Amino acid sequence: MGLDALRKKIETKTAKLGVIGLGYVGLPVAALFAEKGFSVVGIDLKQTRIEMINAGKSPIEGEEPGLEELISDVVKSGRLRATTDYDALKDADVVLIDVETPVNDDHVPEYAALRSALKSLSQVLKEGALVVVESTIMPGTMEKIVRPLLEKETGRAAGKGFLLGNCPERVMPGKLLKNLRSMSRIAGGDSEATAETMAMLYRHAVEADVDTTDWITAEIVKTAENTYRDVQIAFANEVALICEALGADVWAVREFVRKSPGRDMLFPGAGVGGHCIPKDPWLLASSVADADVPIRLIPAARAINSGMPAHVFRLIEGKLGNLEGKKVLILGYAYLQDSDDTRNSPSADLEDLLTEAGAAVVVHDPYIAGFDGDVYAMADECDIAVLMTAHGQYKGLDLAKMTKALKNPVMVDGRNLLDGEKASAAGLTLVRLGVGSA
Ligand code: SAJ
Repeated sequence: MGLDALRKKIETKTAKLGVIGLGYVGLPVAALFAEKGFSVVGIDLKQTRIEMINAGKSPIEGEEPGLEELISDVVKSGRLRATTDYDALKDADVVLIDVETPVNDDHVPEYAALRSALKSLSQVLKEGALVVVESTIMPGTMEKIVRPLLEKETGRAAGKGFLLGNCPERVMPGKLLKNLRSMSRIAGGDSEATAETMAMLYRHAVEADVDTTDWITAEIVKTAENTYRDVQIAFANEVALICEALGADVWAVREFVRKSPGRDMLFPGAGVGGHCIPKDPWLLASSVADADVPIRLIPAARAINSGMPAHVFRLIEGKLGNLEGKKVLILGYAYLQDSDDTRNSPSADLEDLLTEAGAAVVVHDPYIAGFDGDVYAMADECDIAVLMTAHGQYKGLDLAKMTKALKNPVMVDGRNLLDGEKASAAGLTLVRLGVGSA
């Protein structure tokens, strides 16, 4: 199939699409292109996930507005179907790859799922088809891993026997469909012509800019935008530690700093969790591991942010002394407010530290089954409560009831969520992260 024929199919939405990996990125992507009129085949290894999707159900956890209805509609219309069988991709004109790309404990990316998907795809990939990696990858992966593997396995050259590109996803749990529709995308192709062809496809589904470039740029942009956020959060956290030491209030400092143009200081907090921010800085830093580039800021920011649960632990120790035999209530286990997503949760890190110190830990989280009990009953006989996640529900906590339930009327606020005056009126001592005692 030549470039013009492919572009025509994309333009008229008669191109057959394949999506490999039907997780929290691939499934909304598949459903969105099906909604736009494309015929989409989704591939996943998990048969249970395939069965749910083909029954019009969403296997994605948590609240994802509009997703299950969309899946049901496009499955009913026959525009989306899921299977474990790669043979279903033999007619695909475009294949999007959305498999997991985790980093290991040494912060090195692991590409087993990506390599396996590419190998299986190579066995059926149609001549002239377009392959787009959407997963977040370390800069250099397209050139050093994806292209060579596809060329070897297909016996064809990228840009000739098939077209190849990288178009990083920008999803966020809780807003999967919204982000896919409303956030700009960057299409990095093996050539300008391929990048433009990719952009033609994404412009059917994306209401924002779709820019074209090369794939190294696309890989760097995605990892750099999340590294930027991690560094910004680390700065806010370091200022919080300084304010505590100097007896100042970082939340007041932050408001005044933001009055200076271009000083959009982010929020200090009890830690940085999730699937993107803790991982992507390491992908960016690892990309130059073999080069003579001194990487200092990125690891330092990671160390500050991943050290915040230990800082909260010290705030607790500062109030209770030896934690052996004490009981601590953690409020919030999800990494993000008003979400049930616990990936890389700072609360899990704090729980480990407390357990290691011999304390008993009780966890409350309104979004997580098993943790969503009566928070006041859970506070009973606890020596302290610690707010780790800024769930909106905690804004309405009855602080007088908390004071009554707790053995010691003390609460650590790791997210500046609670009202200091209301707390003191209720007889509750509030230890606020980033606020030093004069
Ligand atoms: N956090 C802070 N201080 C802040 C902001 C966040 O401590 O000022 C913490 C949060 O509590 C959380 C973690 O950092 O534990 C991550 O929060 P996040 O708001 O960055 O949410 P994520 O992890 O879902 O980030 C995603 C990213 N999007 C993509 O990778 C496509 C990020 O680039 C977006 O900025 C973010 O969503 C968003 O706000 O949309």
